Amino acid sequence: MASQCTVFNPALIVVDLQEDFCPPNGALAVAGGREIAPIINSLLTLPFTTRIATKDYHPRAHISFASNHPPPDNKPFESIITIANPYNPSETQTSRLWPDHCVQGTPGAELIQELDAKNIQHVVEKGKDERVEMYSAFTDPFENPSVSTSELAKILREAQTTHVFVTGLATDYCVKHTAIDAAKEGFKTYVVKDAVRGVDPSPEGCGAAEKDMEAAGIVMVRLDGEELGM
Ligand code: VGL
Ligand code: ZN
Repeated sequence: MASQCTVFNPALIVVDLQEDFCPPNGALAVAGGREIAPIINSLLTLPFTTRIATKDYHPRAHISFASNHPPPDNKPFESIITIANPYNPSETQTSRLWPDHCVQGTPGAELIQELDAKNIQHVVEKGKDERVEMYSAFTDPFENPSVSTSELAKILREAQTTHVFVTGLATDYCVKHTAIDAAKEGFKTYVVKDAVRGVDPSPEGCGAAEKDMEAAGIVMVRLDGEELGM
C-alpha cells in the first residue's frame, strides 16, 4: 500500500529588525518598527523547522547612501539613481537613495535587543557589495550570482523547507523583495501582516507592495485574528 507522507518544514524569516530601521534613533526609522518585536518573539517560540534573521549590512561606500553621490541628485528618501550591473553595464536598474544606515560594525546595524536572538539559528547578512542595492535577502536585482547572493536559499534548501513565513522591516522594500524571491524559489510564502511595518504606509507604498506580493502568489496572514473575525 502506498504510504502517504506530507512534508511540512516551515521557516520563519525575520527581515532587518535592526536599530537603524527602528525609532527613536534609527537613521532610516520605520514608524512602529520596534512594536513588532513581541509578536515576532511569540512566533519564534513556535515549532518552525528553521528560524532566520537577516541583516542589512552595508559598507560605508554603499551605492544606496545619498552621502556617496554628488548634488543635486543626492536627496535621501527622494533621489532615484540608475545602478548598472557591474558585470553587464548595459543592464540597469533605478533605485532610491537613503540616509547612511546599517553600516557594518556600527550600533545601527545590530539586531534590536528586544528581539529574542537566542531563538534564531541563522543570521544572514546582505547588501555587502557596495556596487549594488540588495533589498531581497536572496540576491540583488540583477540576480547574477557573481554580483551579490546570500546563503539564504542554501540554508532553506538544506532544511528541506516547504513554507516560508516572512516578518520584519520594511514591508515595501526588503520584506517585499525577500518574500517575492522566496516564492520564486518555490516555497509557499506567507507575509505576517501584523509582524511587518513599512517605510511608506500609504496605499501607494505598503498597499501597492501587498498587491505586488499577492500577484506573486504570496498569502498575507495575520496573527491578531482581525481577518478571521475572531
Ligand atoms: C531597507 C531601505 C534600504 C529594508 C534596506 O530593510 O527594507 N530599506 N535598505
Ligand atoms: Zn539598505
